[in-house]
Amino acid sequence: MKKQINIEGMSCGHCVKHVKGALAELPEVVNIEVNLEGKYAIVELNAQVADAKLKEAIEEAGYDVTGIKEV
Ligand SMILES: [Cu+2]
Repeated sequence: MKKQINIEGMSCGHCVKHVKGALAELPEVVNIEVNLEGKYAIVELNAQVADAKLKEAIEEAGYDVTGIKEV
């Protein structure tokens, strides 16, 4: 399953790495693609993860989540 996470606050490649690192800490996340210009991340999951958990990981890294949907 894949989810798209819309993220506000990323401005450069460093931010992209920071977001990827935060998401990679979740064991259910097996792949992460971040689109800086599109302001979103696509995460591939091998098990169900609550949207709140994904949101929390990104917010702890210092970015805002404006929406999460399955894709
Ligand atoms: Cu940055």
